[in-house]
Amino acid sequence: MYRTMIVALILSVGVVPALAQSADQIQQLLANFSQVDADGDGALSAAEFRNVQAAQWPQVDRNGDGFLTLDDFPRIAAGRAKTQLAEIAYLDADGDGRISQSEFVDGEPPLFRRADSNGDGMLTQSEIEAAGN
Ligand SMILES: [Ca+2]
Ligand SMILES: [Ca+2]
Ligand SMILES: [Ca+2]
Repeated sequence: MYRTMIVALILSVGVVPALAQSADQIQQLLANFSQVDADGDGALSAAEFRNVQAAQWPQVDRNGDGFLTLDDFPRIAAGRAKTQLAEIAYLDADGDGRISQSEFVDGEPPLFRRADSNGDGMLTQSEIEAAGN
């Protein structure tokens, strides 16, 4: 059931769900915080967030070729897509210029880079809220 709720969360996000950075996406993550926080300790670990990343993948890899590249963004959003891809270029672990499913799911979630303000590898609700402001 948790997975269904997470998928519902993901399906309702916008053009570039990979980054979960827009205010709307952060609000939705907060609304589903208790589902994502599988062990109930009040903070999201990268491992807990991996389920979100995995659930997002089919939406991220829009053309279904197994890689996240510029081709997965609507042409009209190419400018914004380039900026966002540059922000997550660190996920390209093998340096082939594209982000594979495993690179996306196993890499450091982009939201952690942005929101983990004390750098402990866990996201609290307040850190996520701060990232949405
Ligand atoms: Ca947790
Ligand atoms: Ca693709
Ligand atoms: Ca790669």
